[in-house]
Amino acid sequence: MPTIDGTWTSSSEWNNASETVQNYTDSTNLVIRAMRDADFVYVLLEMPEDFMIDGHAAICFDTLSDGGAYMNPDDICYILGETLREYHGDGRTTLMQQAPKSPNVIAERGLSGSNSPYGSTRDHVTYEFRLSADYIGSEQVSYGFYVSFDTIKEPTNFSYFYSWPDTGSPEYLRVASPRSWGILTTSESEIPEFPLPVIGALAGVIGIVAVVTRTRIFKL
Ligand SMILES: [Ca+2]
Ligand SMILES: [Ca+2]
Repeated sequence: MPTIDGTWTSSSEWNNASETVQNYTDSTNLVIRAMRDADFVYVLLEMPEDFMIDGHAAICFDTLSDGGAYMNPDDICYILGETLREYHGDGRTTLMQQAPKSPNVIAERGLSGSNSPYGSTRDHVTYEFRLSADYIGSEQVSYGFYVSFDTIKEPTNFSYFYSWPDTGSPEYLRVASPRSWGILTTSESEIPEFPLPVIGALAGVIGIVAVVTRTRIFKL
């Protein structure tokens, strides 16, 4: 399972994760990878065109998967900037409200190099998160899921904001309505003791699922 140190620790670290790629109209890209085991959900955010650690990244879970216009108390966001912070909804706005940080989450950010499949030319920004499955609903196999991040761009030094799903004009601390979040589908990555040929067939099936669900839904 991944080591939460903010970078691709090895070239195989996130090989078993799902992958979702979002291309923005200004040529910025976001790569989301996710996987889980019995205890934890792991998320990697990767910005192949961002070479400076100067912004924030947020991941949000609709832990009841009940959507809605506003962000509710079961909708939990984590923002990693210089520190890691936790936010819940207030039920009447789409603004994140800061909450005490649960010990159930850890996150780090850094620059990833050639261990990343996107890192062959230049080290770029990556964020890694690990959350206790119990805390975000271990009985769930899928969640409403939302990502936003910002970065400062030359030559203006303005902050630019992006989100997944790409719903328009994201703002810091404001989410899209949970009804328009994407879906994160989870399944156990632990493979029981199948004979080797079965594992090969299983890997083929997982590969097909990943391609089919590439834009909106990703399998863990
Ligand atoms: Ca790592
Ligand atoms: Ca909710």
